[in-house]
Amino acid sequence: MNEILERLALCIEFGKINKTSPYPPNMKGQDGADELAKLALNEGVKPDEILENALIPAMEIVGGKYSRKEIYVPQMLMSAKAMNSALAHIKPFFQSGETKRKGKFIIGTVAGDLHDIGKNLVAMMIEGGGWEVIDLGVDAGTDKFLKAINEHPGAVIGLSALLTTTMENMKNTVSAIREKHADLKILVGGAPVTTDYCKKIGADFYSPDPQGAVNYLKQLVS
Ligand code: B1M
Repeated sequence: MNEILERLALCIEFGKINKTSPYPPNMKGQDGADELAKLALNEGVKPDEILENALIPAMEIVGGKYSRKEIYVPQMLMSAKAMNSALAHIKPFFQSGETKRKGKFIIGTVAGDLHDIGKNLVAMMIEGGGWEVIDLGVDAGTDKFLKAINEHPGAVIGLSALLTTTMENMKNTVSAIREKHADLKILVGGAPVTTDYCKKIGADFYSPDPQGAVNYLKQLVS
């Protein structure tokens, strides 16, 4: 692999955002994801290659470590921040249509629920996996989901809930989406959600963590 991409992948894996970022201490003073993504583009590396050969594999490593509890939320957030700083250089190419995304993914935390840390991690990992993410934020009611679905036909839908009380709203939103868009794929997650609950409310897939969500989307387009 190109040496710049190898270094970029390490920055994502260990959460090195840019040169001035003090984290992680053993990479202090070195170029970060920001500088290296810019350098790779300047050296003529294609945005697709940066995504496919550095960002995605590095985020897969991060997701795997998180699933195995080898790292925790703070490290994952630093990796996600580093990834975002690299993505900022690549995004214009996706937006201009020069580089194709794998698909669209609409995600939101369900009505009445203000927890967004887990939802943001899932959104960032999926974006790092090459998907365009439409983030509806927190307290996203059924109408908000239906409006986004009309604006982005064919998108995969993701709902997050952290409260046992708002799981009921997850069920209502899934039912309303199913009524109008029987063919859409719906992914659910959040601490109180389970595979049984996913089946019960008629969603397609439950993932306990971001990497499972990325893998699910990956197999939808493979
Ligand atoms: Co709240 N809160 N909270 N809270 N809060 C919990 C969830 C709670 C378990 C704490 C407790 O009592 N032990 C409890 C829920 C109890 C229950 O329902 N059974 C609770 C409560 C009760 C409340 C309030 C009602 C408290 C009050 O006001 N009396 C209130 C509700 C507000 C509301 O939403 N309407 C409230 C408020 C808050 C804060 C605003 C203070 C803050 C949220 C800040 C924010 O998100 N911006 C907060 C926090 C931080 C927590 C805890 C401490 C941490 C949640 C978190 O971010 N975890 C939480 C206790 C705990 O979990 N230890 C708690 C880290 C995050 C990475 O994990 O979100 O599970 P998580 O996401 C995971 C997976 O679930 C999965 O991937 C993520 C990464 O692994 N995942 C998905 C998540 N969404 C997914 C979607 C997918 C796939 C996977 O596909 C679409």
